[in-house]
Amino acid sequence: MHRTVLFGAPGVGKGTQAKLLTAALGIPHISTGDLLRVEVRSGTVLGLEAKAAMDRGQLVPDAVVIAMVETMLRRHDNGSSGFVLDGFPRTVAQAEALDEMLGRLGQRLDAVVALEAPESELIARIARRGQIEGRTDDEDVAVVRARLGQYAEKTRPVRDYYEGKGLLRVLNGTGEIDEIQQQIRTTLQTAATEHNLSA
Ligand code: B4P
Repeated sequence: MHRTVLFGAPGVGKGTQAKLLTAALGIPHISTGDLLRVEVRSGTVLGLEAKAAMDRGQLVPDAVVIAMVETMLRRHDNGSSGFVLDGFPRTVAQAEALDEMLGRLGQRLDAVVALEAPESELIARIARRGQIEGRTDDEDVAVVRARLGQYAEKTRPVRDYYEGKGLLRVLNGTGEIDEIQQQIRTTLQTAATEHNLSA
């Protein structure tokens, strides 16, 4: 069973690694960024509200993303062998809500893998993606700086939350994508073994 959170700053490689991991393990990839972009493209009321926040580099309100994640967890609560959460939780309130949701489903997290990279690398990666994919929140340097500011202020405390629960595993997010992927899988194997030993 792999119930994993991939955690880290904007541009650190959460989305990149989550796609590889979920394809290899055959489990759902739940990305709040991707879910919000679908709402934006569909022009829903939720999408319009989300777009206003995303275009300014702000976080979307907790209640909106918590409801989206709960829907996805319930949809995949069919005895499948876990999930990877990418971009959620991004606030301590979201982390607490996740614990409650999983508790209601009789589940708990197995590991939180935090990827780290220097800020200069994050800014360079996001700028590259902005040129390639034309994501509006990647194109404007002021918006990228706002996202990094939100991470430092609101998201980084989530790391302490999980460290306190003994779930946090910190990995270097710089280097070859495949090597980082291998390290994530090794880390999850180790976490699963420790988990079984302590159960
Ligand atoms: P996200 O879609 O989650 O965007 P992100 O944090 O910038 O990271 P992402 O996963 O896309 O990038 P990755 O690191 O994979 O969020 C977008 C916005 O949605 C947020 O700003 C917020 O407004 C809103 N939102 C989402 N979740 C929310 C929540 N829970 N609460 C409130 N609001 C929420 O990769 C970046 C680039 O680096 C890629 O182009 C990749 O190719 C490249 N890359 C990856 N690994 C690399 C490596 N090892 N070497 C070189 N390049 C690499």
